[in-house]
Amino acid sequence: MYEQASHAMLNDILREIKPEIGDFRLRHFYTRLGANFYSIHSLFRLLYGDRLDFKAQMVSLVETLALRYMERVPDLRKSDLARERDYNWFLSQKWVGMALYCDRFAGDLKGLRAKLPYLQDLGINMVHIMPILDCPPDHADGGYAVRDYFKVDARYGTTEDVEALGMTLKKRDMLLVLDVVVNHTSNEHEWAQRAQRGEKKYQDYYYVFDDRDMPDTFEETMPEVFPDTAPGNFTWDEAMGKWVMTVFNHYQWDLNYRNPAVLVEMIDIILFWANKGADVLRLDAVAFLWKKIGSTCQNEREAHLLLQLMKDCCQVTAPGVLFIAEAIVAPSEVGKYFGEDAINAKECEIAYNATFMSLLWDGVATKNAVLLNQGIRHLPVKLDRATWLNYVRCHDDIGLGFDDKDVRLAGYDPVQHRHFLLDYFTGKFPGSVARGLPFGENPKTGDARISGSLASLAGLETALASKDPAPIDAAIKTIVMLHSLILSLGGIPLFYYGDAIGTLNNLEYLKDPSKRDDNRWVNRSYFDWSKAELRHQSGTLEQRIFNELKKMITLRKELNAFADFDNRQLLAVDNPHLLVFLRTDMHNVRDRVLVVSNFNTDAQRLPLGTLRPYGLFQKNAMRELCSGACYTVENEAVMIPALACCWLID
Ligand code: OTU
Repeated sequence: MYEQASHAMLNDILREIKPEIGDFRLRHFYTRLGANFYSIHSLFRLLYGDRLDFKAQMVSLVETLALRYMERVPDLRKSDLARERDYNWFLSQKWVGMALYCDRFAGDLKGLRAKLPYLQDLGINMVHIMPILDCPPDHADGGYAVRDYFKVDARYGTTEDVEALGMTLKKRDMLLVLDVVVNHTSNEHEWAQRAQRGEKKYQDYYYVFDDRDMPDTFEETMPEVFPDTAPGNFTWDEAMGKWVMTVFNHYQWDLNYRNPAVLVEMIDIILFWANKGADVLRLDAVAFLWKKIGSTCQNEREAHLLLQLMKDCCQVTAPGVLFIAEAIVAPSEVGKYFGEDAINAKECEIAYNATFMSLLWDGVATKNAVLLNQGIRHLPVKLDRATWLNYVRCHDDIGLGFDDKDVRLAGYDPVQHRHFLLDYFTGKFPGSVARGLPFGENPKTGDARISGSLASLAGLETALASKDPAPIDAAIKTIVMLHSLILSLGGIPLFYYGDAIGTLNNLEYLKDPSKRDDNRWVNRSYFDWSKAELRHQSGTLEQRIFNELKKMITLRKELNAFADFDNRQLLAVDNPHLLVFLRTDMHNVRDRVLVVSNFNTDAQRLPLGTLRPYGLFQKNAMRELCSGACYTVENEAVMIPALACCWLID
């Protein structure tokens, strides 16, 4: 958009920036800057307009964008242009992701190159490497306490290894996803250390206070993220003689985005990794970016403005790069991370679908799909060119973050129901086969979350101990069903390393003093390559899980109806155990897939009454794609086997 004030400002900046920037071949840069400058300028003014250094900070921002553009290699610029033309590229059903720790999966970054055939065997073509940047070894929070944003942890490799991996992936038509930890740094980051040494400039990078006055006021309304291991949101720093805001662990200092210099630094970091070949950047803990007295300090409007700025800036320098919002927040809030009041996504193109993840686990515990149906109905509406990241498990705990209203509509009392889920997944509920651990218990609020590997939560650990084939079978079916739903719901499915071979809880972490208080590590084990080999051996559980998942991934990629174009209809059926939805190919509406899954351990009747008006089962039979089986109508219903997920076509 052209607007006089912004354009005059842009002209001023172009006059002032370093001369070498003017000389470079920057045609695309300037057209993109022109297109986004009105927005960048307006947002920057809204956040920082009353500061004396406003203009200087704007110049520094534009210089950062230009310098990173000049550095962007021709291959990546080419891919930017290609993605500009094919702008819906990431909504295609062809993408299937996996998150993994490069050290735990493959030793290091070079090792990961050698393990790509395993990923390709399964059908994975988007690799999220969990954080690899330099962190203090004993205070790393799994890579989320960064000491140096420009340096890869020497144990994993070098920046060159990342670039080389990026190129290898590109050749194989695979995408690279990297983390940018935008909300906080390690207390050993240079900025924190200089703040500790009393440099005012760097104290202004954080929320630093002389006494408890402000911290106490903040605490009145701020929840705690790790109430048991890191209570409170502030830490006394002896060296500085001041309090510093630490929402997560005491060694993770929250960055202060009220200071524009922090934003410019972070945009520089984002573009640095975009230039190293990342196709997608996962922005960690984005809900927390802006702190305000009297609020929960989550989901603040300014956090969204910051993300819009980050996106606008990234579009100028590296428009082909996408953002994932890691915002594990209430269903009513999460949709806003695609960007509010917009048509196209203008913050993050992709967001973790944490609501769907926890709803899936509700289905597993209750053995019905009542809350799941309710919750899906209320999933926030997405913008155009936005998509979900659908997952069953990740490296973190599972929060029971569904909407209380939905829980009530499903017929449960929210407090009691959450208690039940916690008891179920920690194996306390009579008859429960789950083997999870309680995480982040907060006696003040009664809240708790759940740790545990997918297979152990789904009952495989208990079943294997019993040596009884029936529960083993049920656990395998549960694992497969959950994956079939993330593959078919709409969005990018994100697998978690280890899950395709039924990896159980691992208690190794208890031996490591830096990890033993954080039971999320139960689900971050070293990938067992000899177990993975068993996928080739007929009849093993590894083979049974891996093969099913592989088959489903292959099928997904062939089904245009599984691309994400607002083409899912949830169908109401008269059986609480079933989740039923229809996916339609938007380019050929006769191509449809009816997805039916049965969360119950008994076969269930799918009554056809409500399905007939959609023209389903017209010929009284539909074919199931994964098994090839024919599902036929009897007495106006179809029988859906226990724990099955069917992809039915005419
Ligand atoms: C994210 O977590 C990461 O995924 C965690 O591994 C980190 O510990 C954390 O940030 C701090 O960097 O912030 O927006 O266990 O679900 O902390 C949500 C709780 C987050 C996580 C939550 C999450």
